[in-house]
Amino acid sequence: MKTSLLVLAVIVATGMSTMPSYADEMAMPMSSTQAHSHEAIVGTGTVVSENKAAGSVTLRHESIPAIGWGAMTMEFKVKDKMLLDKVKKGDKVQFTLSQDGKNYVITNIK
Ligand SMILES: [Cu+2]
Repeated sequence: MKTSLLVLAVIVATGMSTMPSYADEMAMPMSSTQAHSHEAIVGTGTVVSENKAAGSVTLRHESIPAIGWGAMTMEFKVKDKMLLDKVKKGDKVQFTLSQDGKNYVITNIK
């Protein structure tokens, strides 16, 4: 009986001594990178060509660090073909991307 009380006392003492550091961890702010996963991804680039019938636009875009992309020329699908009415070949544009499965779709361009 005395032994089990001693064990209990040790457990309580250990718990007490580790509690302050645990509380410090809980008080730390969340990693800012984790909070960004659902934010809009914004990029800039130049319109190389557009295909209204297909609902796609080819952009020579600058690097997009938010998703780890370097600068490149590539074709994007647009969420709404109406977005292509606002742009033409040679335009410098700012565009917003949204992840759609494996691909990124342009949800806004201006
Ligand atoms: Cu790209």
